[in-house]
Amino acid sequence: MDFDALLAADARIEPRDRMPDGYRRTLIRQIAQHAHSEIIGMQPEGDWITRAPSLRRKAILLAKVQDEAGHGLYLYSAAETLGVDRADLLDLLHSGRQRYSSIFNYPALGWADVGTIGWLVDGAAIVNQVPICRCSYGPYARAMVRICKEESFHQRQGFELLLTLAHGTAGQRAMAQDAVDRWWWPSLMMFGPPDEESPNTAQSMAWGIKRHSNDELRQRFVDMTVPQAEVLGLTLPDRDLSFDGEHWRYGEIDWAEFRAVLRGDGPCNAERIARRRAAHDDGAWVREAADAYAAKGVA
Ligand code: BYC
Repeated sequence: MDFDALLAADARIEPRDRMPDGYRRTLIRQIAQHAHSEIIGMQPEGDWITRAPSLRRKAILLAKVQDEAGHGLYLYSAAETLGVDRADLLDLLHSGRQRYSSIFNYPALGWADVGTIGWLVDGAAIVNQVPICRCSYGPYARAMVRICKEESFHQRQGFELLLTLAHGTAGQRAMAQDAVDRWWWPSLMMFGPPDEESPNTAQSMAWGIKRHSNDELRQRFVDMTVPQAEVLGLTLPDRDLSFDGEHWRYGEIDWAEFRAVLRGDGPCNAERIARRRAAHDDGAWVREAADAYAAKGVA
């Protein structure tokens, strides 16, 4: 079947199928950005591994951060099925020519941020990513199935951590509330610009890469999260939140802040990229050793 017939039948496009150049380019852009987000996303929580308050929390956090590295690897592999090389994609990330999610340019200032990232950031990621399990491109859709299972576990551990703090001492409760106050709005920005300012959505939906628009998914996330905040006993920092009988309506998002973060002017952009480049340079010997083994046919 040709490309349009496969799309019309809601079948999957596979690497050897003919596909329009624009479809290939869009997938490479989105999958690479997604992979970069996973590995840059290790940094805010990774900062807290050595300061986890118990062995149990440390083991959970280590496993979560390691899972994010794994997600990056599945996604770089999915991108490579489109004819690109992960080394080139990493060069594009390191030189600022490919993006990663805006959310990881915010700092994790306290232990409660670890729980809040799990609850809100992984929560938003799940809402965005579950529909990608039905993406028209097979390798991306399949990678997303396992990623979503793991993200779902991450979200629950974040919720459980916050629930513990919210029912702890007054200081712990205040710490939890402060973290939620700081992460709420940036989490809503993860879904991308409003639909009327999203240049890629219409074509990506026509190609079955995106199944819902940015605003639809953002609304789904708010509807899911408001009742969870009530269970936690924490408030969301939006005085305009109100239920209209069907949806939770939310206040105005500061899109100027979003655009600033995308331009590179967020609180941690420079730090995140510098650390990523340093980690890449520090790992050069591993790549050289792996190449040497592969060249000898040992690998
Ligand atoms: N941040 O036309 P639009 C995770 C860019 S990792 C930065 O709506 P599109 C996790 C967009 O790229 C979560 N840039 O774009 C990891 C475009 O610019 P370019 C990452 C953004 O692609 C560790 C321009 O704005 N998830 O889960 O149709 C720990 C116009 O936007 C953002 C994914 O990557 C943003 N927030 O839709 C915990 C999911 N939003 O490229 C958790 C896969 C927009 O034309 N990606 N831009 O220069 C997607 O679903 C879509 O790419 C987006 C954007 C919804 C993000």
